[in-house]
Amino acid sequence: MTAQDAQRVPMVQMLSIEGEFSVAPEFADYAAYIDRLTDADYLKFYRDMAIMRRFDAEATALQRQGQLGLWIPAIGQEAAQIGSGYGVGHNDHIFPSYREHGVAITHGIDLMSILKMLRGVNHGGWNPDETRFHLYAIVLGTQALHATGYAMGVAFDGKVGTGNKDEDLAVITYFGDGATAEGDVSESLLFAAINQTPQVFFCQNNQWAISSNVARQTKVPLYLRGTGFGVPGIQVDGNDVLACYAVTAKHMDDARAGLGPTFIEAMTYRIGAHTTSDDPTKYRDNAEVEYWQARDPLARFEKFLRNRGVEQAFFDECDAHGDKLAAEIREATFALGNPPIENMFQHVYSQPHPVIAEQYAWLNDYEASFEGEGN
Ligand SMILES: Cc1ncc(C[n+]2csc(CCOP(=O)(O)OP(=O)(O)O)c2C)c(N)n1
Ligand SMILES: [Mg+2]
Repeated sequence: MTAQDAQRVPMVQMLSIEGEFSVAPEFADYAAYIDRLTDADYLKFYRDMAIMRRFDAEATALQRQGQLGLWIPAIGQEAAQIGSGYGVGHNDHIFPSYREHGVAITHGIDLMSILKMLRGVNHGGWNPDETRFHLYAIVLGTQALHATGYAMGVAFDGKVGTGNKDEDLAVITYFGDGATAEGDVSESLLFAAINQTPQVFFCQNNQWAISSNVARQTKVPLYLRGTGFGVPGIQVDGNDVLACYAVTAKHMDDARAGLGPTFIEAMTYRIGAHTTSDDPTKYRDNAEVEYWQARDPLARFEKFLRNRGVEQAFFDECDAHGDKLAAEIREATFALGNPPIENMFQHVYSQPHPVIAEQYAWLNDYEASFEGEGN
């Protein structure tokens, strides 16, 4: 056994690949969160994972038909996102990266606003003050700094550990395995530890940062990344929706109660491409994809539900619901048309900016040069 192996604790897992439920005794604190779930919660988890997957497939098709500039698939990460999303409390704030469509679903974000962003017709479009789900961050790791800053503010405002359920709040930030190699994430961990912020760092280790394997980002398991800064970590099976829910809910509760930050590493896999601009067959083996397909989060939870007596009619209803949503977003996307070009330049800065004004003028002239050519 290497020193590195010796540091490992078992990963929190509750559902086997066959959908059988069991929890190791050392994880009893997490199991207590599952005891509180109702049958309706279980069905909600499955329904939202199915919606997330259907939404993803439709958005990919829309991009291929030229309706979106880009799509960022999250197939395979449904359990990590729906489970953790439902572990977030009613006052808490979420700082996502750019792949958290499932977390968005758990917080009622209008899915069209995500599609509009990827069509380039808005900069996000939802209001973080109302949804507590902040805008997507494309610059890797920046959202960890925003989250830590926000969490420090929460602590300065005294909204931690008072026991007032309508006042206390915690913050969660999402990022990938690759983003852990950014200085911003390390700086966030240090500030979080020093200030004992009410915060969870949720790392979806989907094994790849575009074409760089996780082995190129770290020599230690990522859940240990925070320990040197003073942020304890835990690893969870990211394809197990119940484990992701329980671990997130417990550490968000702890953070809200004033027990400080935690780093959660969710072990999962990006089944699809990094984005629709990427071809993963160039850098990874099919055998690896097949290994993870056998650990599919939806198939696993479906087995669990069927073992509990959930009938086919429920799964048919989920399929029908997904198809209806897909048809609606397809129609709405085609109806978007092209916005006025000035939209692209608005909201970049809060005040007029000479470089933006220059770019806008250039584009206007360029577009005008086509006039009369039948375009
Ligand atoms: C600061 C910065 N550097 C590089 C990029 C380009 N980039 C976009 S996504 C990505 C890989 C990120 O991988 P990971 O953090 O594992 O997240 P995942 O995409 O797998 O969800 C890179 C390098 C960027 N967006 N921001
Ligand atoms: Mg990754």
